[in-house]
Amino acid sequence: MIFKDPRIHPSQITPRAIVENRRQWLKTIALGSAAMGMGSWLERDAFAKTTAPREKLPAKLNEQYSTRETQTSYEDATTYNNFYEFGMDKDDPAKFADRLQTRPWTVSIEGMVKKPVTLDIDALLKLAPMEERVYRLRCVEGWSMVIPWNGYALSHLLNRVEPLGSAKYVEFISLADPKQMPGIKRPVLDWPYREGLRMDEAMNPLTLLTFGMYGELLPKQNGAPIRLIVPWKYGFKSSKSLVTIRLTEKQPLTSWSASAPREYGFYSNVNPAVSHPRWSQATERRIDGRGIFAPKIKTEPFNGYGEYVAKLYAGMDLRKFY
Ligand SMILES: Nc1nc2c(c(=O)[nH]1)N[C@H]1C(S)=C(S)[C@@H](COP(=O)(O)O)O[C@H]1N2
Ligand SMILES: [Mo]
Repeated sequence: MIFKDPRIHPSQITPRAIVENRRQWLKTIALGSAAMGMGSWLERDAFAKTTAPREKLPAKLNEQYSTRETQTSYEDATTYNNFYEFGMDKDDPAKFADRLQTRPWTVSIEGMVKKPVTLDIDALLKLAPMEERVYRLRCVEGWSMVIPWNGYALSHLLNRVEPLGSAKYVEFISLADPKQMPGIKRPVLDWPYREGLRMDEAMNPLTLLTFGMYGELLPKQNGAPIRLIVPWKYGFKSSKSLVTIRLTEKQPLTSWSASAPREYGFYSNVNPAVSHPRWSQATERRIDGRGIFAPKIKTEPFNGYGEYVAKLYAGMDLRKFY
């Protein structure tokens, strides 16, 4: 429920007003990022939903890594999405992702490792204790959410395949199946969606191999059955619906860098001091239920996770390595 403005008594709110307010809020967000050139996502259907059944995923809260900030509602987190394989509008993933077949599902972990393996999703779910981590995730478009994610540190999986000393990077490849993903027909990105991290970033305990959110298995529009969450980087580094994890010697070419190298670098650490070439990254709108009254808040370096990750970039010029 997005409308929670305390200045307005609930009796004043008709369902219609709620819908209008919701549309206004989404327009406000959209206008803030109008420079993205995505006019079409102004007209988001407020009630888009998938019909997929919801399944519990028990997890233990990790207090150290969890923020206590107000959480984004389940409804907003599952209807306002970026998942271009299903279309470019914010409501397309919620509308079309039920076509995605998330079982059976395997992930291949390969490349510069001693023990390459292809693991079934059920084996992956059991590989390490499931944690809940309430993370901020900030999109490069200028909005952010606070979501309780369920997963475990990616390092558990990487250690299991025994990386070779020559492995310097990890490449993450998402499913690209035009039969299940209508957005693939459009050449908006170079499919499959490819992302990457430096080995030490991938091994950092904050990097979460993610299977669920809000105590349930991931909804398809949020990247079921397995995705990455890298909370100190812009949201596009948090790849959805992964099928391959490949350790490499050379820095992998990412889909976003390939499409617009000046706009999206390999590192993409959240950095209020470095503007995107077409808009500032100094502030963001938090999607936390305050609707159009949500003030812009200041964006923190490394999205507020500097105490855990700033050391990874000691001595690097983060303007050059954006
Ligand atoms: N495969 C894939 N992963 C993706 C994307 C995508 O289009 N395809 N979009 C990214 C972007 S831009 C963001 S902001 C986050 C959004 O995650 P959410 O919809 O779960 O909030 O997913 C990221 N992961
Ligand atoms: Mo994003």
